[in-house]
Amino acid sequence: MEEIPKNHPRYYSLMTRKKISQLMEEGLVHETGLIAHGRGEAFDYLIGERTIPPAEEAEKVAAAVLLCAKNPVISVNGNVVALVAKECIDLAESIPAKLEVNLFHRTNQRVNKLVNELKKQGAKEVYGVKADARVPGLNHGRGLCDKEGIFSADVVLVPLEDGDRCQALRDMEKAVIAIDLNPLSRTAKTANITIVDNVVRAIPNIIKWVEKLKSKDKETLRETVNSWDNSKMLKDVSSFISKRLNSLS
Ligand code: PTJ
Repeated sequence: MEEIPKNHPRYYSLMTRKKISQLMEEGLVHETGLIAHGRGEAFDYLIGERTIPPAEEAEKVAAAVLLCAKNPVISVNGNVVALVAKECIDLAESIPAKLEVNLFHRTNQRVNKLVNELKKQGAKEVYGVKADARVPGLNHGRGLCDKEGIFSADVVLVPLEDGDRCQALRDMEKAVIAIDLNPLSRTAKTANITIVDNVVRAIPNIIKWVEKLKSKDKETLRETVNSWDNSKMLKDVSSFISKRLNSLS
């Protein structure tokens, strides 16, 4: 693969593409993961490729929810491992939370490759291999989960979700935190807390908030959580994007 010059104005974006396509060649990322990434890039462009204020607030509330949880689980797929494996491991350690691999395009080979990659980068335990349970009503690969992981979780963080699992997890009365650059997606509308930000910024920001909020008592954290209005935040994001587009055109 040819080198990308460091002074290229879109160096970071091109390097990210290179990384994700390399991991596709190695069989960790599914080929449609590249399409999902492209859609994400387009929405990221609309928000200015930075964390906008409603996302920062959602990241803070997400940290509070995770700190109040009894059995929080971070669900990861191919794209997430390609982009933020180390950051997810650090987040899981600081909460603490479990890490679980759940794949839409599930094969045992891909699950094992992703678990091995997470372990290589420092994860002590990764759920998702046993797949001894199923999210009710989800007949595709991402419905498979571990009894001790997602199945019994009270809070699930789902970066880069594919849509219907979010509703199914809510039907199981779990709290769902989604990271999705598309504020119009079904996932964005269904999650309890939607973070409209790129995972590469969102996960480090949640870590930052976990560290800041760790010392607070549960009562204070619950107040932060209870004051959250996800629909209002989604309206704020849409209004941010339309104002930005008007100012640019
Ligand atoms: O690894 P697998 O087999 O589980 O497959 C994973 C993919 C990504 C292929 C699967 O989950 C999928 O098809 O996802 P979708 O339905 O394309 O949804 C991906 C959503 O994530 C879209 O709304 C994108 O805008 C958003 N997205 C893409 N990249 C990012 C992102 N959101 C945040 N950060 C990103 N980097």
